[in-house]
Amino acid sequence: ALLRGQMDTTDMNLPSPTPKSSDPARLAADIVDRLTYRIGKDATVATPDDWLTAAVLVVRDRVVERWMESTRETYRREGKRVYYLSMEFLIGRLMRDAVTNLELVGEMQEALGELGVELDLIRELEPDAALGNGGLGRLAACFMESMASVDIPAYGYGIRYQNGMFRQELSDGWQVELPETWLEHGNPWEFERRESRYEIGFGGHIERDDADNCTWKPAERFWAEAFDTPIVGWKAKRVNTLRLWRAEPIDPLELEAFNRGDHMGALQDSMKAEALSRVLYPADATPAGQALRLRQEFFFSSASLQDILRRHMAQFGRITSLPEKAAIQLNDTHPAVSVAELMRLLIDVHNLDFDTAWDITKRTIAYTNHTLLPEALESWPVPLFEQLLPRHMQLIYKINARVLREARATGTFDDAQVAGMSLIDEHGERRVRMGNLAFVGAHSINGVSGLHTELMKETVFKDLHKLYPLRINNKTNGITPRRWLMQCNPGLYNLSREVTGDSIMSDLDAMKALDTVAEDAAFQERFAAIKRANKDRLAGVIEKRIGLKVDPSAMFDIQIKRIHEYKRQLMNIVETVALYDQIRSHPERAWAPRVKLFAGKAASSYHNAKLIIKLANDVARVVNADPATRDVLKVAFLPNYNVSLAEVMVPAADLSEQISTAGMEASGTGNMKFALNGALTIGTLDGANVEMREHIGAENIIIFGLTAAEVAEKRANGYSPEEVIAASPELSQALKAIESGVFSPEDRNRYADLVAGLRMSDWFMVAADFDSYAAAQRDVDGIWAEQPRWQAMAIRNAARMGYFSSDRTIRQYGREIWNVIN
Ligand code: 4GP
Repeated sequence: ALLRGQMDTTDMNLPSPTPKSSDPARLAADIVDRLTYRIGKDATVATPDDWLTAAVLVVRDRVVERWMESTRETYRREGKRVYYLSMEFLIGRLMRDAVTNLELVGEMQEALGELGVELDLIRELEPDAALGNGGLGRLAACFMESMASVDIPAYGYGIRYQNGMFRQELSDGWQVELPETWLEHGNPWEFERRESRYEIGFGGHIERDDADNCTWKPAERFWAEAFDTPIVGWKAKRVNTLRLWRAEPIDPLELEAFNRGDHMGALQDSMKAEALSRVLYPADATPAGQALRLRQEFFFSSASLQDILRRHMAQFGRITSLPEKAAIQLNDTHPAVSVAELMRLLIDVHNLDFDTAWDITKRTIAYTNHTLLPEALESWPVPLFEQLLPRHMQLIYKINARVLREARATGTFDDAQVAGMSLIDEHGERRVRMGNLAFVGAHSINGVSGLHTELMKETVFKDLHKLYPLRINNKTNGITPRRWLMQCNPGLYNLSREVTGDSIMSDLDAMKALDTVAEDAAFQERFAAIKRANKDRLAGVIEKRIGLKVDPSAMFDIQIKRIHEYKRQLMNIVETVALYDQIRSHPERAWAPRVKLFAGKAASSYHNAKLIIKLANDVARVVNADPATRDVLKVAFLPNYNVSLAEVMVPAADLSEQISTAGMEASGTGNMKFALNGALTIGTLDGANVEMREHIGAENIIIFGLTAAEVAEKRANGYSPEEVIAASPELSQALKAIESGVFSPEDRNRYADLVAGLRMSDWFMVAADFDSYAAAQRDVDGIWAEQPRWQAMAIRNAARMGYFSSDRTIRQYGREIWNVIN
């Protein structure tokens, strides 16, 4: 035969590919080889980008060997695979990740050095793969790396957006959004799989045969084509696949229309296809409210499920064993339509009856919830859903009937409760509730921190939890220590290993050993010197990006994350204004010198968030120009926050701001990155801060403010921010200054509405928490003044973050949800 089946090559005598050497001289020769034969350039004319591409290709070859071994081994073991469906993967750069996990850093440095190229320089040219908005997308990236590191066979499935997260520029302090073009120079990491493509339909109608079997006849059809990126685990133990889909037209050109002279019309399908995988919705925790968004969600869900079922049938040949061989994790509700699509594929394509299909679906699918914000609970108007996905709508009605029957049968729910559990929201315009669909179609629903999981049970899923009490469980988030310690902070990593031994990257708990040297003066000195070097580097970046000089011996106080009212950057800025005021009034006091740093993007339609960015910049302008506070206070907003910038800011932080309104931040993961890198946290009892306090010890973290229960109580019983403001002279002063235009003399009313919002309703409890926050900041100053104490606390933070490794999180998923580890 000309072609053989995929897996029966074992008995053939194929020549094997030459194993790739990691000897630096060999690596150097290979790099020149790629430059010559793949890129077609001579070394004398190669640009830095060419060198980067050549180097990536050489690293990729080493990855591919392990990748194929991993895949073969999974087939051999006939084991279960994990499928992580996520609309977002916020990966960042891959070069350093791959090189460190292959343990080739020294070798690559030497090889490139021989060619007169610096690894550190070309690495900086790699664009960030920014296929995500914030925490949810970055978590998916950490999970991909951890699944490979703890040896779980897994595929990530998502969309290959041509334009990822927008690039943020500042124009006179205002956020400006520009398209991001990460694919401009191609993407040497990925493999295009032209043969792996699936048909994706929209619209149309349903045909029913005599036996009542339904077939969906979509009106529009596209291809989903696969692009694979290998994801290397620690020490290359395993390499997994991130498979991203690009939409392609089935008929790239309607020749008939073109020949008629309708040139644009002839390209219509191409344009519609392109739109599907064109751009990441820049909405963090807010519904995009667009038909295109629902189309994107179905596009990648359907392609992924078709691929999963194809692989399953090819290897196991029996659809009913799916739950034993595949675990599908839905990353939030974005892929929730998968519940209906899997039902459709099982019933209409694989000819199962509804009950069997429903059983298989529930045993295969699990769902993670990442936020309780009401505006983030996705729902789609029924008419839109029906028009785009008529067969799915039909199945959703059928699922709904069954769930509501089960609810009524218990006899414990009243009509209002049953209506709350329904997959259809009947208030006003009828809508499909994607959270409820994900919940009923999953055997496991998990929150991302202990507090968040409890709140899920008490609020959004209260009644569904009563109906299915065994489904909700907690999996506290984590971060990969490879990227967020070893790679971003090699100084601290190397110093730690002198005390902890070499195991910390596979066992972050071993960082505990640092506790024994927390009070050791000599160790503290070396620990502080590393922090200082990281701060020097960040100071350089600040000067380069915004032209501001900052003193690296000052406390670096950092808040970096998406800009959102619940994250309370505004409270931080107001406190900065109050501090500024205090310093001016009492210049004689020994103020702890601070550099207040902010970075983060605002959703393009989020007016207040954008105004908060402008306020940070307005305050910075005034404060930084004031000779009276010059030596003790500087404020900066760094534009275009992304993974790469985080990798520079996190290791340089002294103080980490985790100050969300209690009950609103599901977990946070930036909080974990900072603490692991030896920053102290000032924060509320929210999200994973609660568990961080347990692990780090209450004496090593600065906690302030209302608890989640107190926030709920205040909201329920009415709260008067005006009274609180009147009782706090510092807050009153600061708000007056902001609303009267002290920081915006050219537009004195700029912040009037923003401040009026605090005075009138203050949903996010900025005023309620202000005094407690300001007092906590003065406690921070006190600790800073006692450097040995500060250093001891910082070391204990780094020492005690072992629990927050994403390896631990992934092992819990593996044991308790996916059943892939014992
Ligand atoms: C985020 C949550 O806001 C954050 O607390 C959490 O740490 C992260 O998910 C990962 O679980 N949610 C989003 C989102 O990014 O878009 O909903």
